[in-house]
Amino acid sequence: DGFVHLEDYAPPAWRIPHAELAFDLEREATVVEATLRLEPDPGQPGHAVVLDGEELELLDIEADGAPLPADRWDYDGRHLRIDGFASAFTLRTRARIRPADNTRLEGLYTSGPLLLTQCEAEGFRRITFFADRPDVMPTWRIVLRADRAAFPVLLANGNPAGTRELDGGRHEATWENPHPTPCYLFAIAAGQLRRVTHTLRTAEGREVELNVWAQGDDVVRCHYALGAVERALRWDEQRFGRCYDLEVFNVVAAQDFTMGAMENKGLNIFNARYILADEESATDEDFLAIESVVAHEYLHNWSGNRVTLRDWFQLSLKEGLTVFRDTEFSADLHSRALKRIEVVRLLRARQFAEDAGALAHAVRPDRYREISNFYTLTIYEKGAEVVRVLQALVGEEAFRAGMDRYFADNDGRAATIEDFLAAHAAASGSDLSDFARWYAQAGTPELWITADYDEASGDYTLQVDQHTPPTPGQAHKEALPMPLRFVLFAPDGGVIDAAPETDAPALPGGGVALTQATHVLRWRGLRARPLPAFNQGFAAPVKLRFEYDAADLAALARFESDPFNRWDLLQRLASGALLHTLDPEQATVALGDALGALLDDDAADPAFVAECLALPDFDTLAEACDVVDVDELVARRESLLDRLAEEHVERLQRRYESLAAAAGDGLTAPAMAARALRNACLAWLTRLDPEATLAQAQFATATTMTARLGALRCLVHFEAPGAAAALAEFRTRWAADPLVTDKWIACLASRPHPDTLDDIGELLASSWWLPTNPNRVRAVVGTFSRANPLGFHRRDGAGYRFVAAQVEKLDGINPQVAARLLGAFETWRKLAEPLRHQARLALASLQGRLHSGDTRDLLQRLLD
Ligand code: HT7
Ligand code: ZN
Repeated sequence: DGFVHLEDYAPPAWRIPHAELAFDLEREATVVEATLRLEPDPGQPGHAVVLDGEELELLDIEADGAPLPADRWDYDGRHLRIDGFASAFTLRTRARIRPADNTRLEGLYTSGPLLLTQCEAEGFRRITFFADRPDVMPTWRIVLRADRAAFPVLLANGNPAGTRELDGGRHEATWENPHPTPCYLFAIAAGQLRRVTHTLRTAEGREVELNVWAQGDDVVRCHYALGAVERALRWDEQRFGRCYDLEVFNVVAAQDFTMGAMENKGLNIFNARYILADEESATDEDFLAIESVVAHEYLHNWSGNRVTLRDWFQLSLKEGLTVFRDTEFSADLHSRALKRIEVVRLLRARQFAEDAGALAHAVRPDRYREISNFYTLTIYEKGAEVVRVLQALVGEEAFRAGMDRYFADNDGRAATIEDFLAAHAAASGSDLSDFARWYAQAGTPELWITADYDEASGDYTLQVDQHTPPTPGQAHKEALPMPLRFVLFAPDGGVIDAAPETDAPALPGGGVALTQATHVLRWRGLRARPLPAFNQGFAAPVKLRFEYDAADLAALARFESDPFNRWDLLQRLASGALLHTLDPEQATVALGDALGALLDDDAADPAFVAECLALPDFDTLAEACDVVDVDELVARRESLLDRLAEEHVERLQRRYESLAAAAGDGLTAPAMAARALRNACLAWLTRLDPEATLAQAQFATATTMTARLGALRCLVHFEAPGAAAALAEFRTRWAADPLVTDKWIACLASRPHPDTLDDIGELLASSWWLPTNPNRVRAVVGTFSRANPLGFHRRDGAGYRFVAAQVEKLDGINPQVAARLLGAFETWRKLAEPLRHQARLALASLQGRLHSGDTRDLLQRLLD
């Protein structure tokens, strides 16, 4: 059926304890010599050696120093099969590969003048013959040979182990990686790279050289990333007791990169957008994203590399855990509440939709056709939420002990989610067998909470019912253990301290653990009906249903001390007003009052106020609808924004002006917060009066990219006078910088108007269109399909047809990028007619026209 099944896992019949690779690097044709020590697993005798190998030109094959006769091996273009060995031997192959032709960016490829690799998940088989699976973990010796002038810098995994000059202007560098490492973490980078560097001593006393490398003048924009590496390294020492384990940590910035970054052992390779930054060219959001991605990749050194995966079904074991760790890093370094808001926005806008749509899957799927299609929000973000739930259930102290145990028990091993849970169960003394359901069950759990207050006795009960909707292939769901945090407020806003009577166990950090489908919490003798607030800090990744009216939510937003919840209550008011789940007028008035009070409150963190002004986005609102009427939803949202902006025009002007000084340069928290709120105010003010010159003035006088881009967005999106001139100026000034060029392109592609498709047509006909560059493709097609509901969901279906046509074209260039674009259709079945029909037609038009496994798998899942 084309699927790989979790239940079919079998350990490798042959192990590879040590691998030596020698590369003769050239752009057009590189020759790779691989010398592999192969040892049979004594528990599984009698198997042929079967190695993966794709698009390799096999030049030589030898075993134990002698050529291997042709009747002992067979290569069918996917697998190299070698027969007749029953005991350990050394295999040597030489193969030719063609990096310059590799537009898939999997394996060894060229990015401008650089040679780079991307091996996760299954790219190593495009470099040499190998058992390309994560539970084969040799130690490595890597020799790189290349022309010195074209490739003066030769980097690979591990520690440097010597260099020498060769004849003909060539040179050689050797690297040794002493840690058992699967081949998906293999990497090389070669070319004219320059670095910023810093040497430090780890808590264990090891001297480590940190280097961040980029091409040419880009190196001056690597300092922030270098600082982020050091911050991540220190944080992992302090928070998780994990030290770095090699003599060097190299990071390389690449302009052509399919995803965000890659945690190769000792040699992380990054999409340049997550490395290069200065205030002139990068926004505050970019800086925070860089820090968080740098930390994510660094933190993988323990959660992923030292402890790796048994098989790809366990992907969330490294990705969910590492997202959990990187969000903790960001929360510890900056604002915990703002980080939580950022994460929950992403969950609600994207992960909840994924978990309810055609592509829904469990955090640990039990089958896949193409593993590249499982680098999803569910594996990453929901996976991280599941780890957070575990921490809440066992308590922070036991969780840390469980992490120590997990790392200690599994160091140097290829682990499973069971190993992770076993370590936590042992350290906390908890039975985590029910908890394992979080990994097996798709769908976002819902908590339906109903209240009953008996005036006579003062008894108050909350009944909590848990329910997870069916998802493709999973009709029936079991209850999931999770924390329920709550606070009861008296009518005057005072907190009611009394603990409830309940069968739900109390939790270490407050609240109770929900362990069954239904629980009842009972308070006795309350003097008045209380107002409950739930899920402080979004402790459980659920949808919470409770019958609030607008006045309740407004009161709670004043009473609640948890900042995440204060933000969330305003989001609820806004969604209620927009989706008519609350009385729209009452909700709008209550929201307007709350936002007015926030705008008046100069003591409130301006970054928090900016978050409150950012109403739920289109995706979040659509996710909450059973049937999505795009135009109606967008229209309601626009008119709510218009009304609120009108109501608060003076306040917005006051805050915009009063924050001017604070919003100057610098990456301090107050300056960033001031810029965030100023940009939010500017957007509301420009909406009210696009003719006003405020945005033009901000654009003209901006000293940071945050201010400049904030102004450009207002001008372009509200079609203000000066938009074309600003766009032209921006375009010219940054023409040589691909990352900044992506910014104006994304700004154009997200202009909320059906006509934007015409602008995109012009872009595609221009020299700005670079279909082999994933960042550019995402800026144009990704932004249009994911951040422009009025464009993508045009009633005539032209938006869908455009994206489908691009998917078909890009499939022949970079299938992983093409497949990701198809994800924009994941909720097509919820669209109101005629859009649903149009979306189906666009998808159906692709049938029989796609060639890669990546896009074919996604298309089939979308249409099944
Ligand atoms: N672990 C990395 C995953 C990744 C990747 C996967 C498929 C194709 C290309 C890729 N580049 C990077 C990224 C991370 O989560 O750290
Ligand atoms: Zn990762």
